[in-house]
Amino acid sequence: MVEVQDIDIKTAFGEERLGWTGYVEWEQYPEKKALASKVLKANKFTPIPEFQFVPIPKTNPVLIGHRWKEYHNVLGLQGIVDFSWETVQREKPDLIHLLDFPYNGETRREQIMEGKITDNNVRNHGGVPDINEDVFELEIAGLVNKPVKISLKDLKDPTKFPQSEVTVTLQCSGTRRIEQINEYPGDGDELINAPWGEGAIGTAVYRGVPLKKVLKLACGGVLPECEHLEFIGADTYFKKNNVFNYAVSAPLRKVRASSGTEVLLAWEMNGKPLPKMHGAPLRVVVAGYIGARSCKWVYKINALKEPSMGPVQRQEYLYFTPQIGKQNAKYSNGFPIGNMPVSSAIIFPLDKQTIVHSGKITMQGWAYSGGGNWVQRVEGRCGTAVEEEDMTTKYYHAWRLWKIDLPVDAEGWLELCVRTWDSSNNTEPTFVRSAWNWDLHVTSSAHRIKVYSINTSRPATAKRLQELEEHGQGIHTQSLSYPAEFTLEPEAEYLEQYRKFPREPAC
Ligand SMILES: Nc1nc2c(c(=O)[nH]1)N[C@H]1C(S)=C(S)[C@@H](COP(=O)(O)O)O[C@H]1N2
Ligand SMILES: [Mo]
Repeated sequence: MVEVQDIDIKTAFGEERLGWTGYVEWEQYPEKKALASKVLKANKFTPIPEFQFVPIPKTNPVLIGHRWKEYHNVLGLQGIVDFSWETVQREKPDLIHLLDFPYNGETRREQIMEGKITDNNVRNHGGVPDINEDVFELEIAGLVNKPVKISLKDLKDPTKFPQSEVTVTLQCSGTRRIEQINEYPGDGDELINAPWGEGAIGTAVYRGVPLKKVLKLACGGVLPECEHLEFIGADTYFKKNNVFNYAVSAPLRKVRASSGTEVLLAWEMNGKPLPKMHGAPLRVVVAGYIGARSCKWVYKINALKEPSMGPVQRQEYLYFTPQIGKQNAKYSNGFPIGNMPVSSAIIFPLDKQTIVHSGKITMQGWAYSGGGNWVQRVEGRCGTAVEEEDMTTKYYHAWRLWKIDLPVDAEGWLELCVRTWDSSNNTEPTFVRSAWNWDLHVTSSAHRIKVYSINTSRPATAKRLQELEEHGQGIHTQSLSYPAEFTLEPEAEYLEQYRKFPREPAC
């Protein structure tokens, strides 16, 4: 028996391949995994943050990943933590940093609406590996006719493998989770470390080769028993004192769909080399599925009979029905989430914003549906439809950005809401609770925000704004709830109105 104090951390969990910095192989070495588990069990780590009784901080980074840093640290992998944050600074400095490590960053609202293509939000479960693409190779094993190792150079050679370009929205299934957290907390194990708002989504044009073609051309096809393809990423992933490489899977029928273009091995994003944060040198892009299946830094693919046994596939990204909560949740009574359902979000105006307008409020946002469905109709507040020309181009696997001018008569607080229909006539549940689930995934209910309306097309409103301004109580200088320091109406005006329209009946 090896005692924890006898383990030489520096060598026990080191890197083994030249040019593959930050990559530790775990899946091939059960003894090494067991050793790491021993070390983890012998240590105490910072507790996970509390969200039911303590609000989420308003700092940036919002949360600090003490616990995950410590996991890496006790295994001598501090270098991965440092490199990950350096990469954030270099590639993604202006995201909303939700968690500094493992890095989770949300696209800023202005960037979301800037154009249909963004390469922004990032969701990681571990550190960022730094792999030199000249030495990188992809291994394909398991239920294939011929197991192979393919260099990136060969994979990128169009005479060897036909390439495809696909416009895809990758949405983390945790998008808009903050609405569930705020109203009804759920699993606080690790999911809640990503309290996503509306920006855990992005759309890009990915270039690569369909996995289907690689399996056929390089491996001579899969064996008849093969039903799932497992993707293993070079990052190190921790769960309940155990250590893994990130692993997920997609069904073979998904890999074969649409001539193979729904599951791509990609090295290019928006015409540029894939950033390290997004999985360079090579990532999987599974169109229409939740982001989690699109494995970054993929270095190994296994053809399997059953879905991956990796915890990300088997124990996370589960959708629990309303009959299931903390006291009865099991891995086997949640549904593994594949296709994203239809959902949408209001990006502008902001929640709790005070809006001065002259009878119309402009609302903008995104709408998306997975599974090859496209957005067919977007309704604002709920009932007024967005005009077709106010929505961006349709794609099978990407969002549509939309914009609508809503006629608004109300003064004061009102609720704005958006609801989307997709091409299969699916629509969004009405309230957060209708879609609440213990794992806090897929917050797909009609998105609602509250805004305070000030309608200057009303003469009285325009006049009051001016008076408030003169008293230094303009909307940007005083809170709404601060009482006006002056009388609201001269007595003469009041009496005139009073006598014109008496308050009581005459008889
Ligand atoms: N290897 C690896 N792949 C990964 C992850 C990860 O932590 N490790 N995170 C997944 C999750 S949960 C999401 S939502 C997407 C996010 O992709 P992006 O960072 O390019 O936006 O990557 C997925 N692929
Ligand atoms: Mo995700």
